[in-house]
Amino acid sequence: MSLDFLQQRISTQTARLGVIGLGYVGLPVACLFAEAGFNVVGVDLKAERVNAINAGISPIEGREPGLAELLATVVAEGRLHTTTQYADLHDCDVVTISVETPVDEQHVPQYVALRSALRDLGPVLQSGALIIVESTIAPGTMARLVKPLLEESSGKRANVDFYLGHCPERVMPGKLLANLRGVSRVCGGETPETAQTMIALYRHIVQADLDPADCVTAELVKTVENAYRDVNIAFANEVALICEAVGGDVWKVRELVNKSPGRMMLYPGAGVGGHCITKDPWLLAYEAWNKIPIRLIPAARAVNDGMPLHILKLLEETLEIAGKELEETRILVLGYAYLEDSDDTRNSPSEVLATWLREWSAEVLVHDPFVPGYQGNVLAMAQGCNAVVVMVKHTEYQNIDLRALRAALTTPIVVDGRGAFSAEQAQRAGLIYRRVGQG
Ligand code: SAJ
Repeated sequence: MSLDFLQQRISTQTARLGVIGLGYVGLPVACLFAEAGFNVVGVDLKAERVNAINAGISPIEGREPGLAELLATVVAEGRLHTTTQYADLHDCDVVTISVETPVDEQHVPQYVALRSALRDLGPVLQSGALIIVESTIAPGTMARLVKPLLEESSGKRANVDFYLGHCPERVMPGKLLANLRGVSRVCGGETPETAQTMIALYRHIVQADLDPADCVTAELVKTVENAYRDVNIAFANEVALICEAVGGDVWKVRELVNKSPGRMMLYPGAGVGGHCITKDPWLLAYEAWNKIPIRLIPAARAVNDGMPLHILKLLEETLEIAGKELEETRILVLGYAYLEDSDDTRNSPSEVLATWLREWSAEVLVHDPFVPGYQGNVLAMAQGCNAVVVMVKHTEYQNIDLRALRAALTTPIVVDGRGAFSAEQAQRAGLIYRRVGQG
């Protein structure tokens, strides 16, 4: 099938779509294309996930406004069907791939899931089909891995028998549908015509800009935008450490710096979690690692990964003022998710802190209003503790009665890793208060 014919089938919504990987990226995409009028077949290795979706039930945890209802509707209408069988993709004109692309301890991309998807898709790939990788990948992966592997597994030639593109996802947990509809996307095609065909497809579900590009540009844009965020958070964290050393207040400094035109200093904090910002800088650096000196990206990662330990240091110093050693204390850690008002605990900085506290024989309690197993009453949990450490700025914590908290604590210590409170509030409550970035 030529791209003209494919574009015609896309414009009349008679193109049959396949989505490989029904997680928090693939599933909303499948639902939105089904809502737009396409017939969509979703493939996932997890039978329980497939069964849940075919029963009209969303397997995505956390609050995702509109997703459960949309899924139930498109499944009931018969526009979305899911399966564990790649064979069911044999008549798809377009297939998107949204599988995990982690990095290992040595920061090397692990493409096991991507390779497996390409290997299983090849033999059933329909001639003339358009394959779009939505997973975040290191620049150069489309050329070095995806294209050759798909040609090998299908016995077909790219840009002749099938077409290839990369449209990196820009979803954010908690706003999956809103972001998919309202955030611009880069449509990186192996050829300009492929990029235009991708734009015609995504126009059915995206109301924001759809920017044509080649594949390597699309790979770079996604990994750069997250490396950019990581480096800027690291800058804020390093300024926080400097402020502590020279007796400044980074929160005041940040507020005033951002009054200067063209400045937008991010927030310092107790660390950087999640699986986007912690991973994508390494994907960006991977291909160029042995070709040019890459210094800023690893340095920023080291600064951010060092913040939980810095919070530990602040806690030790503050306990010392109260004549306490870590090993004889009970510490309440507030927040286990990696992000405020989220239940996502991937790469949680709190996990790092709790592990170190236990290494130092402190007794550790962890609270989080969103994470099952960590919910409870903060003041009740604080009873008899020697200190509270704020690791996540959940809205609930900003409303804590600090006087009641002080009354519950054996030693009235609060270490604030997120600027959840102000020094004045803490002082009025009679707390011994340390805030990251405040000398
Ligand atoms: N963090 C700071 N200081 C800041 C901002 C964040 O310490 O100023 C910490 C957070 O506490 C968290 C981590 O960094 O532990 C990541 O926070 P994030 O707001 O970047 O949230 P993520 O990890 O969900 O990032 C996603 C990314 N989206 C995609 O990859 C599609 C990122 O590009 C978005 O900018 C971000 O969501 C967003 O803005 O919501």
